[in-house]
Amino acid sequence: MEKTWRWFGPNDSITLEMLRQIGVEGIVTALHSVPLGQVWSREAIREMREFIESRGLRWSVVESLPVTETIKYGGPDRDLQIEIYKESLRNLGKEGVRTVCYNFMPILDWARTDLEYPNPDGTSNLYFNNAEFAYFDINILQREGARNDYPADVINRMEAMGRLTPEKEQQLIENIIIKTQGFVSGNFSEADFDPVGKFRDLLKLYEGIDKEQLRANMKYLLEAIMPVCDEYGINMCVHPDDPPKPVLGLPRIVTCDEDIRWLLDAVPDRHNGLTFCAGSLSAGIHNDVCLLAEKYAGRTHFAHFRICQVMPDGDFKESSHLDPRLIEVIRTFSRLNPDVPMRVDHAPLMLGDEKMGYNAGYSFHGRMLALGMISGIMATIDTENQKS
Ligand code: DNO
Repeated sequence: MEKTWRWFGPNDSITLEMLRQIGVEGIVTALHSVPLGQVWSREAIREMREFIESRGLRWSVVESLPVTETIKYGGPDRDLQIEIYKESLRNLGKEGVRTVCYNFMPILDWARTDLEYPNPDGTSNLYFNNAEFAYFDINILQREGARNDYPADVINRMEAMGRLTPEKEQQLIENIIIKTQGFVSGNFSEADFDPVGKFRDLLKLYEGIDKEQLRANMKYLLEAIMPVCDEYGINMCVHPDDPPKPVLGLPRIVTCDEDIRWLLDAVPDRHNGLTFCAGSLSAGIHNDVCLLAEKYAGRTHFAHFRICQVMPDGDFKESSHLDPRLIEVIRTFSRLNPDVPMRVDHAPLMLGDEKMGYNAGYSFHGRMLALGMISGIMATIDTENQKS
């Protein structure tokens, strides 16, 4: 498997020179400076590619080429946006960048309530607390009918929290809307002065959009872009929803075995594939990641190796990259899809990472340790395979 690393461009304080020293082979990045919904020009793509290549690496995967909301909810300008998307894909294809990760999550990409949940060893991890998330939805966003979307035990836990201080409420807003979203080229940025108001406005766009409609809109996009992907050999790989369940009253459609089967069958083209994010999938107890890897490794074009531990109350946190389930997943990939690009993420903050201002989930020391662990697992499996 190709060892890749998500790098955020020339302004990333983790440089390509550093990455070469730790065994990274391929780069995962995006044109973060191009505003959402605009064409990625061939020149800008070439410049990025050459920058990476001049440092002895290759641009292996685009993460992400963002899908604008209008495509997801089926707004009046969706065909225009799809044309723009196709143009960006063509330009990527012409420059030889042929693996494109994207997601189809309405409004919010991945979600966490705590970005520095302390571990006993002094490191910290990302964490999702259902009661705090419900608090955000019901008391901060004040979404109509939100209360009905949570089971009684979550509501009880939320009520036991009482009223949070303004500082803690602000922290939740930052964690859920800003810090996890700002860097993924999505709808929000650090510069938003009223992120909650903006969120409410975006929610209105999804009134009446249920799971079936969202699926239809995803199929519409895939059918429109597949001819371009076929022509240029571009592998599209959708990232699973994180967490893999509906959130904030919004449908989510890449959450489980049945969803994955649906999306692969709905547009049966080999360029319509999956980002196998073991972490996102394992955040739902309904998913058996080892089984899913076995089923879908062959339709995977990109792998994210991390894994979550779900607590009895349904909260979850990132688990060790040495988790036996992850080892099993890697074993499956080395058998069924040995050339797939893989990367780690959502590693702990450690050894001073917390002071560096890295994007949430993208620490240096934590990810380096995780990559070291995964590299060891991969090397061991390869050696075993050669012997047998
Ligand atoms: C989180 C990431 C996601 C992913 C997008 C792909 O850390 O894995 O934000 O990049 O969902 O579109």
